[in-house]
Amino acid sequence: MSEYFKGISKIEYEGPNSDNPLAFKYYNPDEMVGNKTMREHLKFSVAYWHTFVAEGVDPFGSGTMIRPWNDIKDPMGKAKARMEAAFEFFQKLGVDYFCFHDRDIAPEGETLEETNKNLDEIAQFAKGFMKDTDIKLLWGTANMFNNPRFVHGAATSCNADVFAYAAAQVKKALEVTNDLGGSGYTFWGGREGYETLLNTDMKLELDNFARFLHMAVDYAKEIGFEGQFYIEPKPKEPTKHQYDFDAANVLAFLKTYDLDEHFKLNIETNHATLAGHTMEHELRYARINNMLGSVDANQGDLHLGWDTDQFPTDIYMTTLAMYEILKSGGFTTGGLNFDAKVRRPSFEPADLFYAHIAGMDAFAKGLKIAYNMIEDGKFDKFIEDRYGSYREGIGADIVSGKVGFKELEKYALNNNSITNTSGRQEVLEALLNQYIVK
Ligand code: XUL
Ligand code: CO
Repeated sequence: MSEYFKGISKIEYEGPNSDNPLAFKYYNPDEMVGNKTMREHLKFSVAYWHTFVAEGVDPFGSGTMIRPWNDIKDPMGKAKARMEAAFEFFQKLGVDYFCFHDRDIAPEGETLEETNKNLDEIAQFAKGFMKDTDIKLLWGTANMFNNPRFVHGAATSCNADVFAYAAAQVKKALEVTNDLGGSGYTFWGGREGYETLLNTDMKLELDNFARFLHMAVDYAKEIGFEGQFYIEPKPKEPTKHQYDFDAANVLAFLKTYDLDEHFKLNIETNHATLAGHTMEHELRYARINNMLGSVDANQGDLHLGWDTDQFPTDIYMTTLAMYEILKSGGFTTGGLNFDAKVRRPSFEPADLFYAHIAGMDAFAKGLKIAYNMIEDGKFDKFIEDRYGSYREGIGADIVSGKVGFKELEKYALNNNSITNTSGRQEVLEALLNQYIVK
């Protein structure tokens, strides 16, 4: 077996003063934060597509990435080389999970049957590595956006033959995910959206999408797949309008079609910002509705209007994200999957390590800061006080449902002294800075 990352050994924790780019500064896997180790809190996962498949193509230029495992011509040989490179990388980096699309790990054949055969063969190959290394599948998914057959979508295509093909593809992807012991299965609606309403039956497309998800839930039950289903919201790109726009929209869709008990959300930073939200907004919305399942960890560039999928290095974001994750009770089936790609000019294999280390350190630091914020309880206390009026008097009556408009009118008519208190945003932002900087 070839060694692809020669000269790079297991990445170790060296602490904040280290100047070794191939060492962790903050991520110390076995360090306890509260009653769990960092490794248990953070559950890092590597995304197969960006790290082992992507070649750095952009709309203006061809690939730049030096990826020796991709140089092999025979498609199955290439798939196996990629898997070897992947497991060497996971082990050296010290992550416990990975995620893939069916087509990332195995090539399409001439027919669906041949494609399925390829996938089975590579999945067995992966299974061997997983057994030897104890590295697990965080979630599997199906790529139903790359092949031209999905030009009008998959489950929301106007073409029933495409719906059928997509069903067959997800059926197989579920079987493979189940066979590999995946703890989840993600639906990201790659082309489940529209370009123009002038040619779109939105009602039929949404109904069909729900039918498709119900079929997936039924089939999972049939094969005994007990992993968590996730929907990953994204508002746009590749389609002009994606149906799974944001957390609130997805929850409304799931509730409308009686699917909410079967799904949780996989929240991605750059998708949140494309929807005009912060990452913490999307996580908060998911958390308070008991829908926070997993996270695609990355960050966008606020000056660019597309999904740049950069490695997450913004400590403010990782802190506030970890705050929501800890407040939700931490990950169960989910984890932090680096759905992130190195920049096109960062083309050396070593950059894959530098980038993941940067992301892991940023989240480790965010975890510790968020943990301290929660332990100290200053933000909680401020919010508790701010809403104190709902714990007594008329506020308590509102919350308990004791009063309606008539009683409230009577109260308001007799109350001529409304006093508000300051929201103290600047004080709180300065307090957050104290936690981050100290
Ligand atoms: C695309 C995206 C996907 C999903 C998996 O923006 O995030 O890679 O995470 O299909
Ligand atoms: Co993603």
